[in-house]
Amino acid sequence: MKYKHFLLLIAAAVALPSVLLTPGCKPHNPVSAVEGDAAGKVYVAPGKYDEFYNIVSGGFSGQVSVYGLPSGRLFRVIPVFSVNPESGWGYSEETKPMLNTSHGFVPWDDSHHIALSTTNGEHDGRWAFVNGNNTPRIARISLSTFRTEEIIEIPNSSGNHSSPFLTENSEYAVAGTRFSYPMDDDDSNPDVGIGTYKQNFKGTVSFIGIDKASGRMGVSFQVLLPGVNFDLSRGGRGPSKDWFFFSCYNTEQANTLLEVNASQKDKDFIMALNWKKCEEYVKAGKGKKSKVSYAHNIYDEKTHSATSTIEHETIVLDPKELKDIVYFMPCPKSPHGCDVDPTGEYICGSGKLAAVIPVFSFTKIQKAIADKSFEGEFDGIPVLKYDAVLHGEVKKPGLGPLHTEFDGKGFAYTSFFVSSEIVKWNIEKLEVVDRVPTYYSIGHLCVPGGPTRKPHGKYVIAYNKITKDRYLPTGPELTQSAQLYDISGDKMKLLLDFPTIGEPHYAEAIPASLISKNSVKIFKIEDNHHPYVAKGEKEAKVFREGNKVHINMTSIRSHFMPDNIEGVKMGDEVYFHVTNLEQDWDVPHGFAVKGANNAELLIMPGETATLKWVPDRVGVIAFYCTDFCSALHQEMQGYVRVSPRGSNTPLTFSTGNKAEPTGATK
Ligand code: RUQ
Ligand code: CUA
Repeated sequence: MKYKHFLLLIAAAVALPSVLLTPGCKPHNPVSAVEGDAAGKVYVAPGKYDEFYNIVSGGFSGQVSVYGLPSGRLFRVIPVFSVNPESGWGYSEETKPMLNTSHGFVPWDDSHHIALSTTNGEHDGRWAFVNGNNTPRIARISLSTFRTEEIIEIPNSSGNHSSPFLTENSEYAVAGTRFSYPMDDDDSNPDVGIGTYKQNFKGTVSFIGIDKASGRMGVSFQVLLPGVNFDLSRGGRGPSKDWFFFSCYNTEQANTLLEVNASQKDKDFIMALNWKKCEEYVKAGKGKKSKVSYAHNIYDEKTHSATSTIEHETIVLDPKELKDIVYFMPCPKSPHGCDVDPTGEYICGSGKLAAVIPVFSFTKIQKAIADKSFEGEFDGIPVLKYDAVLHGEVKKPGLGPLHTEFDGKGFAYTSFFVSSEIVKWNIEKLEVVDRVPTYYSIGHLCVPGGPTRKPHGKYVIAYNKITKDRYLPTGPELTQSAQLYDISGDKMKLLLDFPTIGEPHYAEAIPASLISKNSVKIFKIEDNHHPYVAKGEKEAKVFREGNKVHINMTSIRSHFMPDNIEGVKMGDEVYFHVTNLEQDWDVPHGFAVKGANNAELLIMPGETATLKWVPDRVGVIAFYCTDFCSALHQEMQGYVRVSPRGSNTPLTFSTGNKAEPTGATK
């Protein structure tokens, strides 16, 4: 059981009747009822394709993985925030800058939420965004290369959980700080007592602008907020498209033992924020400049290389002065999920400790604001009256509601961690119409297109926090577990268990037809602008710059050019810049050197990648291709000779030279 959710369970047990001490997550018989036709519904015959891509966050793996639905087959793990020796991500010279931050090189993060880009609130198949929860970051992944193209650090933030949810036209991705912390004007986290939370701690939410054409991100503005925990969020759509909604807990402003101290109040808040107004205020110069320092890392497919730039300024808006941008709505009790339905009219709060699901009405929120139906203020922010903004409550839905998705047919599907189930309910009538058990203790759930204006429906997938007996045991650590349910009829039907890696939190699913047609197969060699590219074997060369030896090397089935290199000396830094000359789909070459304090390279057709190697001993060292590329893959190898410091071995290189390499000395 993962710690956070263990706490949830404990908190629930503290606050709710003691029957909860044995929650529904207790393993049942692993053989659960499936109907006879379940296998046929998930079987994708050899040579056929899945109907959906399921793009799944990796939790503490820091990566993103891609599955097919309905088969549940794993297609790809996309390295994002964590180094990945399999592809050299974070090890090659080209990718190291992607993991740079204001703290230096941070080779890991905790990725919780996926947001697929939308146009008019519908999936457009261009990018996937994912948050880094630990060292606050947002990454953008191209859905044509399935590679991470950009990572931006979030300044004035301490943990980026309510992120990277999008506005309807992907104008902005959002980033709310999970942990508040002492903050003053200039990028500071001053040295004050932790017990001064109420006086000194603040929160922020940031709006990360996304360029329509290129997808490039930038920190557009930030909003300074009271010190509470910002947990989850969703952009509005349709009528509510100018608004963003955030769940807030720890409105008690506790700084210790939050499981008890942040569970005192009956209601915390959902925050409604008018980002369009914020945008206007920024344009009108109403923001304050904040001196910060954050990394902005961009991977360019023309040079196949990343750059990292440290940026120094953001604009911060203060809602205590700009009165009409932020409102709080009371929401029972420690809300987690905060989800907007496809029409944009309804906002559901999921209080982890609440006995109801409150559904707020956007129309009523607007009226309450116009009528000034406030019950008071919280730290200078108006608090709307609960009854004035409430559409209604779903009564006795289950225990420990976390997240809600939608099918576009008027139904909502809410995950219940404690009672370990998915509950389907009618949004207008607030009536529960169906429930199914999950195995076990579901966190997020996903309906294809669930967070868009036009859900694709058909399935709901449960991403569970506890696996227990669902698969063959593998020692103390078990794979994570997901379940696929058919939602095409009135009743949800369990179809499939499938294992997942890391600890998935949120996921999205999108029709394969929106993505597969755009998939890149090769990089054109003539478009390769890497500074050390060799576009053909004739361009291969070795040259020295002081103690740096550059080897512009090519690889093609089944040899390297050059494959014999002499004249490297102890004290040198050697850079193998390997260009894969293949122009054929699915023919990567690998590259590895004995003893390198590094990983391998895996170089795609038409790409150049660089491995840095600092020899630690004299001798003849082998290198080879690691990816089984042809019948003579095992012949794809070479040698580099390392001579003592100060020796006069000349720098020479060759391939296919039967005699000793020119100028060789003994
Ligand atoms: S969370 S299990 Cu990190 Cu989105 Cu709710
Ligand atoms: Cu190239 Cu194996």
